[in-house]
Parts: sequence; C-alpha cells; structure tokens
Amino acid sequence: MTVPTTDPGKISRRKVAHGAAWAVPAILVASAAPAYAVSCGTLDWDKYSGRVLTGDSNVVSGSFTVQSGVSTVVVSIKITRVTGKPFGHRNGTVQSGPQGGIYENWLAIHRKCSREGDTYRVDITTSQPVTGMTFSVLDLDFLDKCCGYDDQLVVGTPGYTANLGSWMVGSGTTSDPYRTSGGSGTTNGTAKTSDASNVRLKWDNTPRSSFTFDYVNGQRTACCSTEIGLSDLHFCT
Ligand SMILES: [Ca+2]
Ligand SMILES: [Ca+2]
Repeated sequence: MTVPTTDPGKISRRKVAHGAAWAVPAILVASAAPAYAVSCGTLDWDKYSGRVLTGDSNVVSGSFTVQSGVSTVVVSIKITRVTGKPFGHRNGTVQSGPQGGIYENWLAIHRKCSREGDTYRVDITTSQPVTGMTFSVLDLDFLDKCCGYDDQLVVGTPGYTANLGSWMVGSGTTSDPYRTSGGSGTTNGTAKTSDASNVRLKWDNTPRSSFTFDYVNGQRTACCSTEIGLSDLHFCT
C-alpha cells in the first residue's frame, strides 16, 4: 500500500471540490436525458401481404405506420417510373422469401420490360426525422442471356455506409452504380437463397426524413421481366 505523503485533510477538501464541480452538469444531463432517449422501430413486411403500393402506370405509393417508442412514424414509399417500360405486375406487392437470402416477406420492385438505362426511382419519406435508417436492396443481379437484365443501384441520399454482398462492386453513384460483378450471378442471375447480390444501406445519426435510390437497368439488350426487393426498414427516433 502507498502511504500518502500529502496532508489527508487537503486531499479530502480537493476531492469534495472536484466532486461538487461535476455534480451540477451530472444533474443537468440526467434531467435532460429523456429528451434524447433513442427509440427504434421497424417497418416489417411480414405484417403485410399482397398489393401495398397503388397508383397508375407512372407512380405507385403507399403509407405504413411504424411505432418507434412513443413516436408513431408514418413511412411513405413511392416508386416513380422515370424512364422505360411500365411497371411489372409484382411492382409494389409484398412477396414471401426467400429473396436475396432473406426468408421473410419483402417488397417487390418489378419491371415488365427494360432497356439500358431505364430507371425507377424509389422515394422513402418519414413523417418526422429519423436516424440510422437501415434496409437492404435485394437481388441486384445480372442475367447474361438474350432476355437478360443488369440490376443496378444508385443511392441519391448521402450520409450512408453500404455493406456489399460478396458479388457486388461499385460505389452507388450514377457513373459507378452498385452492381453484380462476380460468381455465377454475372451470367445466370443470383439464386434467391443467396445474399451475394444484396446491398445493405445504413444512414448515420443525422436526422433525416427523406431517402432516395434509383433502380437502373444497365444492360443494352434486355427486354424482359426483372426485379429487385426492399427488405424491412429499421430506424430510430
Ligand atoms: Ca420481416
Ligand atoms: Ca434481380
């Protein structure tokens, strides 16, 4: 044991003063804590089935109520046909897994026909700002056949990090979209039981109420049905 060489009385007074100096901010933080408490919620597609987005041949949309702690957040999802052929019949419907290796329900984003550069835009908005928005875009695969496709993803809302499936490349920009470039997915498509052609997006803790991505077909000769999926959405308030 080390024996103090300083007068114990002085140490005691300094400790008290130190403790008192910290006592005030500690009380302030404690009283303010409830305002900063983080609650989280999930838009869980397992609670839905069938057609959940409705509209016309150019735009379909729908709204979903999610409980995040004491906050009730309305999540609105809109798919806009920017260029290209009309929506496929599964567009805006909830489908059951597996898709992209996920054995849960998911939202289908489906093209009837598609040619190079054809673009659908997906807008996700929330009725109040949320943090840490997280979801996966499923099955961004490639089929190198006469009726092929090349599913690509361009992310329009900055502030995210991406976790790429093992066959994915790119940086999510228009010039370098996320796309499959590996495995059998480059020629035969990716199996529904595989997550190799998924991209998981997670935004940071800056409050946001709008998230946008484009679903682009990168292949020149494609003219057939092609599809990606949207997973459950997780976020905090
Ligand atoms: Ca789910
Ligand atoms: Ca696909």
